[in-house]
Amino acid sequence: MRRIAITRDVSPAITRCELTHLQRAPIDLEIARSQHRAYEKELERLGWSLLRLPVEPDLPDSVFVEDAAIVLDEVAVITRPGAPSRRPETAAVAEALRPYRLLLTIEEPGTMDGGDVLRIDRDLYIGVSRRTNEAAVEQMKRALARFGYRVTGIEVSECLHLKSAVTLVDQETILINPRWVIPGFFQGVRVIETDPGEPYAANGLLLGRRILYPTAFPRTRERLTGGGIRIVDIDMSELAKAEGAVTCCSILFEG
Ligand code: CIR
Repeated sequence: MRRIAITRDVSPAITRCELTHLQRAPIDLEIARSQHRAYEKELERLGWSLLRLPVEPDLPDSVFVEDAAIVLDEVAVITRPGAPSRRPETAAVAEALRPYRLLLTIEEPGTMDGGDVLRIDRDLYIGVSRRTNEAAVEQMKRALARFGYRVTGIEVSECLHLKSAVTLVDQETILINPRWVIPGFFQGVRVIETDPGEPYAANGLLLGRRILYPTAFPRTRERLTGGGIRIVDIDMSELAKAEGAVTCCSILFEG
């Protein structure tokens, strides 16, 4: 079994990316690509084999592969992204996953972005957001019950995805922006809250016993290290202009 990370290089069309909460700001493709390359190198350094998909010149948000699939130990679910411009992104991700997992798919009228799915052990919390609807949550419940997953929908209105508001930072700790999602919703976990001045700081990528974490949030970083969380720093400032964070640039699984 290898630890595999699916990634895809930044599209030259990223300047036309979807934006929901941010104003459009110029994105420098070269800087975005070098930050993305640094992200891939950190994954490799920490023991992940890269499965790099070919660049998609006409799909602006295709670097954010997380939104195209949820990979569990037993099965993978290919999503139906909420933004129509992003639906063609799933085809290449499905082909990449086919050798490793049985594939299920979210069907119309369901829509779901992977960024809305937070897995904590056998619990899957799914943000019901602008991108993910109740129909998709119902499909996930029906499809995954036989594998022993509990699926719970949670309203997300103040931010793009559930994982903009909360991520797992070690096996028993969540990092959460309590203004966007109620911490009490998650039972049996330790909670670290983001600094009130850093609303976008709740997204960290758990890689074994440490997290890859953006350099943009020094005050939340202090809270994390104070709570014993080990951090690998990464500058993702250019991709952040496209409303991307650290979880969205990879799909991680063993295969
Ligand atoms: C979008 O709006 O779909 C992209 N510009 C950003 C997606 C980021 N994905 C994620 O956080 N999982």
